Amino acid sequence: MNVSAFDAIGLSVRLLTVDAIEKANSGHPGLPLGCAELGGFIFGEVMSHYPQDPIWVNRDRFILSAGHGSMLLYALLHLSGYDLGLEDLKRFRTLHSKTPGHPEYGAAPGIETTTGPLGQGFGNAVGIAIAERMLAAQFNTTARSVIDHYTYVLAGDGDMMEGVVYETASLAGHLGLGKLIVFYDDNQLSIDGATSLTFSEDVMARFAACNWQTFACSAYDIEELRRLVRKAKNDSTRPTLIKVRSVMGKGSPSFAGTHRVHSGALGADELRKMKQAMGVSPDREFYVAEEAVEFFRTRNREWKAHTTRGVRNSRGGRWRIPTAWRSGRRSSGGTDRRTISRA
Ligand SMILES: Cc1ncc(C[n+]2csc(CCOP(=O)(O)OP(=O)(O)O)c2C)c(N)n1
Repeated sequence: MNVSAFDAIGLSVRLLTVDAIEKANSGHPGLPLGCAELGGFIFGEVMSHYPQDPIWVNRDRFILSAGHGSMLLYALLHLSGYDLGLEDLKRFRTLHSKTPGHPEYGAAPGIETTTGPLGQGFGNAVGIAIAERMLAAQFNTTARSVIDHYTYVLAGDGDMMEGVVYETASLAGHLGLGKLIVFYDDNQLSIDGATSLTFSEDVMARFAACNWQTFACSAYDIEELRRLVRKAKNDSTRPTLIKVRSVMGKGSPSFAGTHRVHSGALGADELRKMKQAMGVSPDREFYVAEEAVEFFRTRNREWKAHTTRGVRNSRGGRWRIPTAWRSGRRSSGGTDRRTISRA
């Protein structure tokens, strides 16, 4: 993935975020603005997923534990080709829309679990990583690995402050869930000010004590992120925490790096300034850079060609999602042996 594609995705995520929040007159711009490129990296390069088949069994999972930053997820789902249109983004935070204030499972394709209560997404992600391991043990054979995927998480300081994160991180470390990779957005700010007002523990040491690999880098150093994800995968016996230092609200000329940008619409004046600084007409709303769309179009085309010939044949065989799962009745009768074959 080239640098200009990251820039185009970052620009699009930022502008979709602030326009949606402005229209709704509520929401949390800080995290999506700060993690826009990181999100593009995860969706565009790291994850094995195919937006046209969002419930493909062996997809990698992405969990936005910091659910208040939901516009990051919605913008990425839209840009990468999931069935979530601009009209849906324009209905952000309205009743019965596909884009509620915090991600809700079932509201839109690509939302793997409901998040919002801080720490809950992290806990669910540990459960999802355990499920991957259990399914792999049940269905993989020496000839074929039909289940072999990663669970990625983006969590913030607020998540790290929650007890449930400690408890589930402990279990994940104990079980050695090597396919669980958590990005910790360490932007040093929270809802009411600097995290140093209330939170000074050594998060990395805590996770290391729980048998996790721990790494740190800038949220904007894609080369280093790439290297660390590779390192994370090289150790299949431990889950990984990658602490990324970001600037909350990056791109907002007046509020970047301040807790003011954690939540709330930024205001018409700020939006004009921001768009001008980014070289986009202040009159444009819900701007999407063509290069970002083109990048994902090409990525999805190539991915499909690759998996049809490659992954599905060599790793997945004739794996099909049981009809009962497709219709949402996952818990009704267990697996459908007619459609899942170990052959
Ligand atoms: C369990 C729980 N308590 C309180 C909240 C309300 N809340 C939403 S966001 C937030 C602060 C999160 O801070 P941080 O993770 O640093 O997010 P950032 O400011 O970086 O966006 C709080 C307290 C919540 N969502 N869940």
